[in-house]
Amino acid sequence: MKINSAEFIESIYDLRTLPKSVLSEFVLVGRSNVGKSSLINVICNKKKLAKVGSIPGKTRQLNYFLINKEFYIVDLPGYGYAKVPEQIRAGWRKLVEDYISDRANVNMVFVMIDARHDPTYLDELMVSWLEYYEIPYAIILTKSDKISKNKMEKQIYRASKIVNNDDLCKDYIPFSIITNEGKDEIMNLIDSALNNEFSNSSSDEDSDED
Ligand SMILES: Nc1nc2c(ncn2[C@@H]2O[C@H](COP(=O)(O)OP(=O)(O)O)[C@@H](O)[C@H]2O)c(=O)[nH]1
Ligand SMILES: [Mg+2]
Repeated sequence: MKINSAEFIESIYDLRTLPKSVLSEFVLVGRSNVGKSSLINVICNKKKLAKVGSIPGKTRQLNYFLINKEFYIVDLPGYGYAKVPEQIRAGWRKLVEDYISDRANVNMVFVMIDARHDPTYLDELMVSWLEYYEIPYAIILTKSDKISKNKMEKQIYRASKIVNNDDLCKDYIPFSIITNEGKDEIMNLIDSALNNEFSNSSSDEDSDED
């Protein structure tokens, strides 16, 4: 897939004001600082489309980016750090779970995990929500330039431990904004998802309902 246009559309603070479009949404989730904004800029070939390195845990909005006038990339608020007060964390949970569970436009979620670290409880919680609501997702292991191939193998294995439904987890993709590793894989995944290649999955038991 070639990116012909990429533009920031809006920030959403209240789910009642989500865009009324029917376009597919590809959603980025992960803790603050994992590299969500950086991934958007690399995918879109624009250095400053998304703000990199904003104050961790302070982003409370969903940011909408329109790509090729065909689909959205949605940057969800980061999980924040442990020191974030429980009240704010509860607000984050409600916002993210409400969005994930209600938004029919969500095509696929990219669960982003810093490859240097093991998945956290919040990554695990995120994956369990996605599986509960049967939303396809992929795990992106970010900052792959900072670790060896060997260590990456181990981290992919560790990430696979939080996955319970292999049909929903479409891929594990090491990614780096320095080497561009993983960029093509992510684009191909988006392409496949837009072409509905995942809609008739192997479990076709309820596809003949009438
Ligand atoms: N070495 C390296 N640094 C990265 C990579 N991706 C992001 N970073 C850095 O990590 C920091 C946080 O990135 P950002 O995109 O703002 O994370 P966000 O909070 O998830 O949106 C920034 O200083 C980035 O330059 C990567 O692939 N490799
Ligand atoms: Mg960001």
